[in-house]
Amino acid sequence: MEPKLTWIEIQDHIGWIKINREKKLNALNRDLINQLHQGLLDFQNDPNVRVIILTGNGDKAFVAGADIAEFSSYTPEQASLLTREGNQVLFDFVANMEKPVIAAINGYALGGGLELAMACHLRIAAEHAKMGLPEVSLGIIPGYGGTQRLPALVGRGRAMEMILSGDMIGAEKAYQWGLVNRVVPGDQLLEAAISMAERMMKNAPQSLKNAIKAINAADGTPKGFENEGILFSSCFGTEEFNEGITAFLEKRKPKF
Ligand code: DAK
Repeated sequence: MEPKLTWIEIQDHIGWIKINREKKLNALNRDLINQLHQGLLDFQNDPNVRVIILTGNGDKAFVAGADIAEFSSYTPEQASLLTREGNQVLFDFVANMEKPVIAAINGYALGGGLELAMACHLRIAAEHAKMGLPEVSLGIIPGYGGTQRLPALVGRGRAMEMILSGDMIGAEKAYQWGLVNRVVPGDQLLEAAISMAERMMKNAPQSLKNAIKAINAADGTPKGFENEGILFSSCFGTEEFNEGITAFLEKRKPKF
């Protein structure tokens, strides 16, 4: 395994993961995917971590895609196995994390890099960031959830345009289209991510976990509503529920 492709630290209940492969524009190879998985898993299990911020080292790239040199020789069988594995250990794993994961997009987020950002629960982009799914220019299509998550965020028409053209869009358009939650000047990106994390950290952790689960299951069918009902009811009678309600009635801030 290549050493230290990620920089991991906990500060004030925020779990930081910085992708540290700057010379290759933080392109995702298998070692990096596995190291990201391990970092996320550790944060999932650490009660001291309340929110996670994922970003890339440097100001050029969040992640410029899957490592093209690495996947260039895959057969259809290998690709099928690796797409399942990649989704399991990283892309779906991020989406199903029980704590909010914020992508701080510090530059290019392309291909697998944009798919990773889209798997996160929230996205903040630096003004200079560029996003796109250029897979069709390489003779493939997005393989880590891009054809599913992009239309859910921006709508089918815009997703078709982005995926079929393979063109990049800038941060401002990404914001207008709903692909990112905020755009800020590059030197304020991490600060903005911290302040978004703080707005979530004041809330009940179990509620955040159940809300993420319910939103992830939203498919507009009765099943989604039924699922919300189950997760909603399971909040009642918990310690956090008692604290939240009592604090309101006592006119004080809750302590979760
Ligand atoms: N993979 C590997 N190396 C990359 C890379 C990538 N995606 N992106 C950049 N690099 C490397 C460059 O090769 C270069 O390395 P050296 O030559 O210095 O050794 C270094 O990073 C700096 O890049 P550039 O010299 O190109 O920098 P520029 O400023 O000129 O250009 C750029 C920046 C972002 C426009 C350009 O680097 C670029 O077009 N990069 C490629 C973008 C891209 O097409 N990304 C891949 C999208 S396809 C799969 C599942 C999913 C996927 C694949 C397989 N399976 C499960 C099998 C996903 C595929 C994708 O993500």
